[in-house]
Amino acid sequence: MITLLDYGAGNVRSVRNAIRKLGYEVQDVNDASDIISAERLIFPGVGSYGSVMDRLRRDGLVEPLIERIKSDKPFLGICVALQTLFEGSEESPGVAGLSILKGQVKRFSQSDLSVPQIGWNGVNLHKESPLFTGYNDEKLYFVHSYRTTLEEEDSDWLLTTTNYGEEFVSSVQKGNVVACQFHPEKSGEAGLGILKNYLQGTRETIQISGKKKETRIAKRVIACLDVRTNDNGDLVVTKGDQYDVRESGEVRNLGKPVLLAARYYEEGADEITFLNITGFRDFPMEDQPMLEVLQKTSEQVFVPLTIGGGIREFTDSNGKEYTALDVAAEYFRSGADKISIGSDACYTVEEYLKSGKKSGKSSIEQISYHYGAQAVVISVDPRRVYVNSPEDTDHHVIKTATPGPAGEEYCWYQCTVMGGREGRDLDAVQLASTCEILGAGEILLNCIDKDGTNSGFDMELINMVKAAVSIPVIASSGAGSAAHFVDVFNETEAEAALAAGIFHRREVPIAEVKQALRDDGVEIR
Ligand code: 1PR
Repeated sequence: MITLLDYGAGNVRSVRNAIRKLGYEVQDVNDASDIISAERLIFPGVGSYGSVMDRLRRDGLVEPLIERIKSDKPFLGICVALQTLFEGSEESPGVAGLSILKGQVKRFSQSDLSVPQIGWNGVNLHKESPLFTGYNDEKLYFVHSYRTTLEEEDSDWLLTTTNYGEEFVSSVQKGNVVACQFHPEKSGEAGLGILKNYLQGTRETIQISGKKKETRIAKRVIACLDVRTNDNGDLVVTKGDQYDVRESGEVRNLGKPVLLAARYYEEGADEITFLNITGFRDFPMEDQPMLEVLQKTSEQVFVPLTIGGGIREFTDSNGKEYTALDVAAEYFRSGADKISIGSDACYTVEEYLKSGKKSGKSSIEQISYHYGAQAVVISVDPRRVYVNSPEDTDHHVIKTATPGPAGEEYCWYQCTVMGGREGRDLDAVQLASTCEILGAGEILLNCIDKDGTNSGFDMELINMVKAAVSIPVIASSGAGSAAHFVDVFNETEAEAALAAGIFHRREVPIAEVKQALRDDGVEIR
């Protein structure tokens, strides 16, 4: 029996599912005495440092946690839970941590790297530990903007370090107390193996090699599932050509969402994204099938899940009001790690550009504040608008290598809402850079002109947007071969590349994409 400290923030479902998948039962901490009496305790850190510590304090759990850790009872802390072991964090100035370890948690400071660190990175083992037995050479999933280092007097806690611009502490262990910055429950088979080592109390340790190598974050390969209800009322994975998902009048049906997601997990996808493409007109809280898709997927898929579509405030037919935060909370509870905002991000940015100030009320700001920037992805749906010269528009313009139909040499990228149905007076650079200011943690950069064409990614668009933001960018739309992935990682600084059609139609397996990247020397998982 494993005891889980679920304080109601973010996606704890995945940890629960991972424990069950490994054959253990889970019970929740109901009061402070459970913290002390639990046989094995897991503390999955979700949310900002301040929000986690506030919850612990409000529920009277700070002292019991300190007592448990000091008495060396089995404890596993994940992500922010590792950070709470320290005295405080730059993320939430003035908020005291558990102060088991000396020092402050700091933000990544390297200017040339995207923050948050989102993705799969390695670990260097500094002492023998049963936790990593069988898995010390594997890449694990990290998602964080703040990192820890140890003071000299706590150096006996050091278990692993990882490099992301700088070297930081990716796990600590002393006796039965372990905490890691990566998410074992989101790190595929390797993560499940590490979790199993903790749950079963593995004793066998591995020899550590004296040589430490700098770890490198991997480029991510993401499978995307556009989901909607077809004319028969079935929820299907569909796929558009330049966003048109109908063929001979019918919505294309490329399979069942949960089955397809499970297949991509098995085939090695680093992440799965679901886009509820009619979310702009259906309301997700009433769209139970979509929530069910997430719940079922998270029982069998142990890599990060993103969900988009319909994240905005809404009043239902009974006059009940929901905030965008309510909608996102439902998605997180159902198993999502990140939510993606499309149309509502455009409206928010238009407001911001008009008023010149943050409202504090937008979906981006609210979800980022409560769940952290890393949980907020902005899905951009731009379309090329050709012009003869930069003076012909106020928007961010590039000179393009693929001129327009009338030989126009310049273009800008117009943002659209409602799945490309309506163009706005807003360009992709304005949208992405403003969303970063408002608290978004990642950009999912689609391209309507390229979608479904199999002609390769739009490098000009990706380079233009990537240069304007310091958060990770996912290149999307147009992948037609493994070579296109190699190209996008060679010709742009995108952190991840996403495809849909070629995976759904089994034209190019994920393994082939990974092999091509490996052969080209691109770091992958
Ligand atoms: O506006 O917040 O409700 O979100 C709606 C979401 O649904 C947005 O993220 C938007 O991108 C998406 N969406 C809406 N309509 C469509 C459509 O196709 N008709 N899909 C749509 C967008 C684009 C990609 C696609 C890549 C890769 N899909 O996600 O998967 O282009 O495709 P490819 O590899 O086959 O070229 P809101």
